[in-house]
Amino acid sequence: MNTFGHLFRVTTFGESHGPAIGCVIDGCPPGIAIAAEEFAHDLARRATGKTRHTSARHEADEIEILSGVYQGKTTGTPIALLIRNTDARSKDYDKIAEQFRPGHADYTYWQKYGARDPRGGGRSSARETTMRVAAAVVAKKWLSEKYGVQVRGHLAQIGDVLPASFDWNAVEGNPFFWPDASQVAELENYMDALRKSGDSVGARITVVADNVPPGWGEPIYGKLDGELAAAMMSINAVKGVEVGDGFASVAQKGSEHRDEATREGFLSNHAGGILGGISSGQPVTVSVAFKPTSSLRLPARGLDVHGEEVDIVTTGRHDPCVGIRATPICEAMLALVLMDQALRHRAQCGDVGEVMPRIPGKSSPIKAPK
Ligand code: EPS
Repeated sequence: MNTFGHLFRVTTFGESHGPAIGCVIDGCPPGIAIAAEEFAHDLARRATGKTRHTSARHEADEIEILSGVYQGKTTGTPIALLIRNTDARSKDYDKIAEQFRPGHADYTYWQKYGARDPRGGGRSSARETTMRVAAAVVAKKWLSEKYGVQVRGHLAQIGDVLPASFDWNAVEGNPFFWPDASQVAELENYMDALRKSGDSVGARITVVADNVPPGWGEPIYGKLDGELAAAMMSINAVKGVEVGDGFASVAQKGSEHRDEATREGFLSNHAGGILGGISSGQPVTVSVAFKPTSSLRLPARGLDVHGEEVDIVTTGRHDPCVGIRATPICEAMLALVLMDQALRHRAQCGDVGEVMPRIPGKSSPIKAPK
C-alpha cells in the first residue's frame, strides 16, 4: 500500500538510490496557487546534510511539477511531483547487501517480498518521507488559506533530555527544532558524543494544529485521532503516538482529564483537540515516539540471507537520531490527515454550517512538556 488518504489521496513512489522519488496527489481542489519554489522551505527543513548532526548525504531536493498545475494554479487533475536523487553512494551498502541489520526493516522486507533493494534501504529509507513533506506543502497552504489552520511542531525529547522551558519562537532558530534556545549547546555536545560513540538515540516530536474548526473527523471508523495515529505510525522508525495527554491519561482522574468550558472557552486541552474522533475546535496535539536508528557502526550479531551468523557493521552516512529532522515529517502527516478530513467533512456535512454554541479553543501550550 503506497497510497494514503481518501479524498486527498497521496501516492508516493521511488527508492532511496533509484533515479528519482515522487508522488501523485489526486483529489486536490482546483485553484490553489502553487509554485515549485514554495516546496523548498519545508524540504530544506527535513533534508540531510544541513548540519553535522544528521546524515552527510547532500540531496538537492529540487521539485519538478510534472502535472496538475497550469498557469501557477492547481487544476483539480492529479499533481505529479518528482525529485531526482543526486547523491546516492550505493557502494556503502555492498557489505550489508546480504545481511539483515538488527532492528531494521531489511529482514521483514525480505520475508514479505523474497527480494529487496538493499541500496540505501530501498523503499524502507527515510528518503521516502521527502514526498510526504512535499505533498503537505499543498495541504498546509490550502488549510491555512481556507481555514487559518496553522500546523507546527517541535522536538520534545531527545534521549533523556527534556526542554527546560518552552518558546515557539526558539524552534526554527536551531537545527533540532528545540523549544529552549539556552539548551542548544548542550544538545550539540550530546549529539557530538553520541556520534563519536557510534550509537544512536530515540526522540519525541510534538505537532500541533491551531484553528482547526470543530467537526472534522469521522465517527467510529475514520476517527481523526485514529487516522492521525495510522499516519504517524506510517513514518519510518515511529514506535508510539499519543493524542493530547496520551498515556499520561492512564494515571489521571476523570475530574482532572475532562476539559471544562466557560463562555470564554475551554479551560484546558487534555483531549488534544479531539472528542469522539471529531475535532473540538481546540488545538489538535499529537506526540510521536521515534526509536533509535538501527544503522550503526557498532558491531551486532545477526544473520545473513544464507542463514549464517555474522557480525554486522553498518558504515556510510547515517542519522544518529532521525528524530532531529522528523518535525517537518510529523507536521506533514498532520496536515495531510487534516486536509483529507476537511474535504470529507465538506462533502458530507458542508450544508450543516456553523452550529452554536462555539466554544473557543485554548491556544497551543506554551509550557515545557512533562
Ligand atoms: C537513510 C540512510 C541515509 C540517509 C537517508 C535515510 O541514506 P544513505 O545511506 O543513502 O546516505 O541519508 O536520508 C535521506 C537521504 C533523506 O533524504 O532523508 C535511511 O536508512 O533511512
